[in-house]
Amino acid sequence: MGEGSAVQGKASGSTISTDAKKLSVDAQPLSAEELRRMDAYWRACNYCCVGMLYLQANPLLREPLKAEHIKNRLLGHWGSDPGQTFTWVHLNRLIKKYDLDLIYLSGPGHGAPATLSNSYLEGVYSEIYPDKSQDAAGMQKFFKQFSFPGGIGSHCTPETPGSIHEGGELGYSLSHGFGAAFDNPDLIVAVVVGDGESETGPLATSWHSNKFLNPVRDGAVLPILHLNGYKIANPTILARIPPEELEMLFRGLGYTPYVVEGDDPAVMHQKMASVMEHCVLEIRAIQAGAREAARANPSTIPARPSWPMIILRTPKGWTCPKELDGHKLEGSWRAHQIPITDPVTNPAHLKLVEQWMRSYRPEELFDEAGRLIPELKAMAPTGTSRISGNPHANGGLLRKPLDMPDFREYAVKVERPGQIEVSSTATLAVMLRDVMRRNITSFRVFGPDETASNKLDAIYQASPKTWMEERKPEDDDGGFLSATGRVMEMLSEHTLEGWLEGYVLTGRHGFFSSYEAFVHIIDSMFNQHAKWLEKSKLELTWREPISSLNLLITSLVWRQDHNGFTHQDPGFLDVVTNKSPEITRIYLPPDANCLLSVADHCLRSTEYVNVIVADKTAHLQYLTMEQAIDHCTKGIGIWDFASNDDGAEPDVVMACAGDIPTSESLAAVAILRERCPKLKIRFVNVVDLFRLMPENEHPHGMSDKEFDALFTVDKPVIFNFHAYAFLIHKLTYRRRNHENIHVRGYKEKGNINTPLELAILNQTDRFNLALDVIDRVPKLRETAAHTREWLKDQIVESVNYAHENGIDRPEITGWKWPL
Ligand SMILES: Cc1ncc(C[n+]2csc(CCOP(=O)(O)OP(=O)(O)O)c2C)c(N)n1
Ligand SMILES: [Mg+2]
Repeated sequence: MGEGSAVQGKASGSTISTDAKKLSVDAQPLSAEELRRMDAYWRACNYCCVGMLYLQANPLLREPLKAEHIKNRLLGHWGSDPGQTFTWVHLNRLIKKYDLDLIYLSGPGHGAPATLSNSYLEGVYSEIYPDKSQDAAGMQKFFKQFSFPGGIGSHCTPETPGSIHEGGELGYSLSHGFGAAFDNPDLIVAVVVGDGESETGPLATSWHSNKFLNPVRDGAVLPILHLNGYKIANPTILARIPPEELEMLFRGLGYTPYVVEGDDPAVMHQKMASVMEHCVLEIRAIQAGAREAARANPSTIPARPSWPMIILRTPKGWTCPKELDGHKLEGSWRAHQIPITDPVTNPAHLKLVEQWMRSYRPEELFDEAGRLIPELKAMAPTGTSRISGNPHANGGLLRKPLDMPDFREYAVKVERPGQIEVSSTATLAVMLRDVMRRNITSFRVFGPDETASNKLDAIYQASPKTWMEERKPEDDDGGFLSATGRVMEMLSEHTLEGWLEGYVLTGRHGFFSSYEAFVHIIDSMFNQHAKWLEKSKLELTWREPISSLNLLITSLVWRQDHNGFTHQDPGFLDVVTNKSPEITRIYLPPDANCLLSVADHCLRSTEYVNVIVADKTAHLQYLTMEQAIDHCTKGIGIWDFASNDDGAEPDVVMACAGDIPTSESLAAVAILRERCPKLKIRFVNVVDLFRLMPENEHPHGMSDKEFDALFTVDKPVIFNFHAYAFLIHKLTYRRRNHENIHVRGYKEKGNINTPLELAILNQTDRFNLALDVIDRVPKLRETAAHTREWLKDQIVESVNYAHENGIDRPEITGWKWPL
């Protein structure tokens, strides 16, 4: 690995005491004038937030507030906003002072008004959406469209400039942030983490991302825990545990926490300015120290620094009315959404909203035309230094296509179909190794402790696994751990998926592999990313295309016979087919050459989620590389070597999708062709699952003519499918021959079985498939009675053999395509 033993000491770079309270109370970094302006800018942000929540007219309160100025339906969230705007204003100061390259992720993305108001005030919003101009008319539109039919959503949706994190589904902010920071050495990613969000599983585990961030080659993440005390209707755990425990928690997680606590804006600005500046300087010192040491001695192993983080303890809904009808409002969960819900019907409450908005003194903040006054405008950074205009948050602007090797060079030599067994994923691994070598700073591979198990370990030849923690001597014996490694492995599918999304959203490329059963853990993250992609791709021309999210699903259900029932779940494909056809792709390559062709296509593509299903164990190989390319280009096709319908109409169509189902279907065909030689069989293999859909419902869909030509209009189709059978019905229900399509798939039958026994339990095995054909082809019903009996005997004998010997019969395990 070329790393020496020199270990750099814990980098700190801190010249100020790490006693957070002392730090924040004593230091007064802002002059009176700076403080005044920062507070004014913050008031402008907060004013815009409240305006977005309430107003459809009279945006600058140039006339007394009336009911008709208020939106008829009040939707959105206030509670999170003021703490987030406060954070942003302070980040702006440091971006300007230190020329930082910085993006901002809003964990509680329901606090979008904070992000939107800042984007509007720094001018980016109007540049992208010119009708939301920086004047009274534009402000009125900007306010009205928020969380309004025909307008924008109430979270940090793709429409939000500067956002790569929607934050609607809580839990992924920190992993997205770290993903953005990897291989971006000059970037600082400020991540506001909700204290409620912190209670989610994904967020809780993502704090460990710091163990994978190398200060020499990666950027920095500055987590800001937004301890506003409440969620929707409850206090948060972290706000109520003793402060010492809170501090110890974060120290235990490897951070240096700094507390900024209070509610008096004047005091809080000084505290935040002081703490945040200290954090930024500490980040820079850590980086400078680590980078200098690496330059002086490239074999230095950088120690994991104790990165700074901020605990921002402020009242939820800070600066809104203290009480409403005798109930505490500011500093309580009641401030979470719309603090005052009935100003249209309750004049006293209307007055209260007006007083609240006027408390920000808009007349001091905006000029006659409704523009932010120049002295405040000058507070924001300019150009691409503006957080909402930072190109990292529109990653397609920075994306460069991968430098790809020729995938044909990794081909398995196939002389005759179905004679040799090879692991498809191990074949792919060699290609991925070379993709990584050619793109070492812009391509990462992610896997939850399974890269080797999934037979992708050849990748370690290009780069070992990132590991910033202690290494023991035995780790160097096949452990492939290194602080300079770029293969990402942590046993958290959530964190990995978050990293990958963050990495890809900021313009880079990645590849995720997972055991099939456990990819369900990220169902919801897939859903959210798919929604993000759909909006970005179809509606937002200003968002440049980012690389596709590539998911390899392996360790498949049909080879989880040894792990048992819990490891058998091919249902992720069902989840994927719920999402937009414009951005979803599912591939089931039947052999290694097809997998290479599919993977090459996926790695080059943009704006999709590509799901590839391929088993890791050795399987028969069928197609030469040229045939594989042809087959994968078509996505579905007749395999002539297995068919004997000779261009005529077949008696039955044997269809299949998935590597293992393909083998069983072929074995069934071999049995039938030997025992029922007059039977005309057509063999159809599906690689690209969405080819089955109608052409008007999916861009890859087939026309009815094509479908009928392949599947006939009235002959039985015995479809052996990798996953749950119903999915094939869902995709084909409108086809003319649908009533004759009989699908076999996983039926939740499994335990510790042999592979054949598992297939038998689910009737996806060769014998049951052949039985299906006999039962459904009219002319076989009478003539194939002996074969029928033989098949049934085979099933009984196979199961008995498995139960006696613990393995399948040699004629099954050693089966080859015989014709
Ligand atoms: C995973 C998930 N579960 C539940 C919700 C519903 N929800 C929206 S906001 C919220 C409370 C969030 O509290 P916190 O993170 O503290 O944010 P803030 O106080 O800044 O509003 C909840 C539970 C969600 N958005 N995501
Ligand atoms: Mg909260």
